Amino acid sequence: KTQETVSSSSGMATQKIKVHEDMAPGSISQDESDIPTLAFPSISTADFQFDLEKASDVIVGKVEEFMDKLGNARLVLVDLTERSKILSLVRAKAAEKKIDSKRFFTFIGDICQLYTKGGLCCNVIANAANWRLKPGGGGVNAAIFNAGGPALEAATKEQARSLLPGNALVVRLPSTSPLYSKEGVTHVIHVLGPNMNPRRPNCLDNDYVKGCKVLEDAYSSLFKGFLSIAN
Ligand code: AR6
Repeated sequence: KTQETVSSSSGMATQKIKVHEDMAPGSISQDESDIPTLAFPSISTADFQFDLEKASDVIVGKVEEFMDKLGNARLVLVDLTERSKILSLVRAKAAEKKIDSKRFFTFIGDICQLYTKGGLCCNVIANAANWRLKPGGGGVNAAIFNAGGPALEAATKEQARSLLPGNALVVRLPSTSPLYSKEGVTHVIHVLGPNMNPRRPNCLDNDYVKGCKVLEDAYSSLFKGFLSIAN
């Protein structure tokens, strides 16, 4: 038995999702899970204090650039609340550019519980990481390492001990990770964005020429990393 529900907020981003009422918790609906989907947070715009207007331009520009490389894959920008300013800005700018809302949309929820709480199947999620690729530190990084458990930490460490701003690291999740078994996430992509917070390492001191370039590089690395595992 299936039911059509509208699971995200208004505007261009409204996405219909099939929710199977009789689905066992943790099982993935066949049709939805077939579509490679990357869920990503807005990199650098909370703890790293990057300007939201500029970040939204970068996000929409990069999404537009990757649109024709996506095939049947989807990109989903996620934030925690419906009051999210970055989601509103991106929705408005994506609608203006007439970006296909089946291939790119926004979604409200915890990126670690998109399937179990939101009914949205995302096989890949991105993390707004720190340069040491360390758990904790708040924000989405703390949430993802927490939900991924020791398996995510170990798999990350096996690949790299640090990350340069503008770069992304694709990590395959071991099946022992709860993010894999409960949420159906097969990969986490760690991304290090530009930092404008003087209390964090590598602060760019409001140099937005450099900052926008680094943020563009970060999204390019993220989307390329996703496409390398989606296709
Ligand atoms: N689900 C979805 N989105 C979230 C979640 C979540 N669970 N938690 C936060 N966001 P931030 P940054 C949104 O601060 O600015 C860390 O401590 C949030 O509302 O996590 O790149 C790292 O260790 C915002 O829109 O990342 C780094 O040191 C977005 O995710 C530093 O912060 C990014 O917010 C990185 O700072």
